[in-house]
Amino acid sequence: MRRPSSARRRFRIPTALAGLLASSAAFGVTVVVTSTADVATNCASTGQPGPRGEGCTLRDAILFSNANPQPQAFANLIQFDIQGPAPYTIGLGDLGSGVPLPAITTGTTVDGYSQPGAFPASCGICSDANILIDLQGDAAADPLLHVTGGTGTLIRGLLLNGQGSDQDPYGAPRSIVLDSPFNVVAGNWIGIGYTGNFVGLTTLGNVTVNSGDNQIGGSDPADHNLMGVETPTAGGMIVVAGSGNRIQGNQIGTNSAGFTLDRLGPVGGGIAIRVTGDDNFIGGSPAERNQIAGHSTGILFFGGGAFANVVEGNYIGTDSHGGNGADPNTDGIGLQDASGNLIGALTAGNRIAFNRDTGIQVSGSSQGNTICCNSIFANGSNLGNGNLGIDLIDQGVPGVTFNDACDGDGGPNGLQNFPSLTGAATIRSTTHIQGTLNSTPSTSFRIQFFANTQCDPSGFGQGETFVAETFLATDANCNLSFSVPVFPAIPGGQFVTATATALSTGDTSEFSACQPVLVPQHQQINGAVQSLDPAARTLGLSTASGVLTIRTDEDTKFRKSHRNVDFEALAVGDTAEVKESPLGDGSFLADKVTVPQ
Ligand SMILES: [Ca+2]
Ligand SMILES: [Ca+2]
Repeated sequence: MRRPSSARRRFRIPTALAGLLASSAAFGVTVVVTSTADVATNCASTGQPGPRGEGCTLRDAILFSNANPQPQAFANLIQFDIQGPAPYTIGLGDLGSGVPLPAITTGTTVDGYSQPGAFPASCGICSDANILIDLQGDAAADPLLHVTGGTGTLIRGLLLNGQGSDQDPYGAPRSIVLDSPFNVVAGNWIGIGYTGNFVGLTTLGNVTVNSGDNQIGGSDPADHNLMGVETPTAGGMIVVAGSGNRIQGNQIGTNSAGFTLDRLGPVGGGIAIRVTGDDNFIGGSPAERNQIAGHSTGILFFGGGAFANVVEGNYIGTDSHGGNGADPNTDGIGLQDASGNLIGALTAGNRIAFNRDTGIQVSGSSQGNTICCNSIFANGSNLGNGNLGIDLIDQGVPGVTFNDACDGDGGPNGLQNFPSLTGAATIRSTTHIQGTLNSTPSTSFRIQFFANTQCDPSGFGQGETFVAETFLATDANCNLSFSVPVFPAIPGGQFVTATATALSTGDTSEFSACQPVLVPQHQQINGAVQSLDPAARTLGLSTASGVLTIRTDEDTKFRKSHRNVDFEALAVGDTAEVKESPLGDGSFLADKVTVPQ
């Protein structure tokens, strides 16, 4: 079953938060947290410190904001001005009052960057924020911050950490749970140590999004969240059960510099982003890219409710520079019983590289997941696991799922057949890729081509650099063939691979086998023109070694009776001298076709 690809939601949360604080300060109430204690004082009802110098606590601030509900998003303002040596740790749960903080029930801005000395990040591919307000709690504090009402709350500039225990290493509280829509979680450090370079039993956390239209992260470096590694009991570092959320610009599973994170003790690395909802948007432009490493699965779409989600422009398995400097994921992306999702876009492919097993795994009842335009390479260092760039898991068995005649088989993504490449030759400034696809009869396909510096050890490709695509339909006998020019040319010695996507279902195949790119030498063959196909600009040339297929293109020169002519001037029966280059599939590309008489 393929879900209809729904129109993209119009997101009502502003993607740029600049100016938002200034505007929100113009209305609502403001309370300044001056104490790290976790008690309620008179400040909860007055918004002011007590007469004998009792400070306002975060608990006070939330209660005071809730008591002054506002119709506007982000309207009430909770700021921080705590004295003494930094960082300022607010102990919650059994480290504080023993009970969780009250839920936030009205549009509030919780601004950790208001603490003197704190500032947000300005580095796009790392996190150089200085965060001084640390919410630290244990299981009794779950969740550390809970938003249940209002027209939008903004949480920024906080370090949120939970404590597990040796008895239950993963029994830590969730950091933030969103149960109402239109919230923004931006510019926080979540589930990572104060210095931004380690995770351990006291630095666990996650964000759980049960509602819709929230934004986690953002395009501005100041809005990027830095996150450690997931605690398996939380289900994911970011759990998205709602619809229409944006997950953008987050750095997950690396240290603040964007490289390998130190793990202290039995700290796992389950799922970085787990999606069970629909119409969520993960990534986008380079500024909106999520960088995801260090987990068992980078992004997992799970279950029938996970449809029409879009994943664009992310780095999955790499360090924040896109290289091999992070602890990679086991699998990059998983689609399990999830249908109609889109992985990659023409101008915003994902880089899915260095993951230990599979780049993208499609399993269970998953159907109609389109995988397009990505850069998938160097996955599968765990040799012997049958690891591929894209793996449709047929009846639980990983590895290449071979094509069946006319593609009547079923399974994840319909076990869509992949193309068969028969030749790839770089001639002059263009690489010509020849091949065929056998699949569902009389059906339109999008065939994409990729250049690779290496062939996967399986012999079946990954897809390092997306270079071209073509749209063609199979005939009634299930076949189509193609000869596709790629400009600029792919250097000789590289390898070409391809995928096929059925336009009617959205199902994308695994990668084809690798085809080496040849750089052939010119030759000359003589013969008689036996047939002409003006539409394809090919001719059949009868020679001593049989009838050869001669292809021509816009660079081919034609001379007949000592005059320059066009293809159309050729005639069956002409005796021709053809200067050509072999394309590798038994056909030839002509530089020049000369008919002396
Ligand atoms: Ca397979
Ligand atoms: Ca098949």
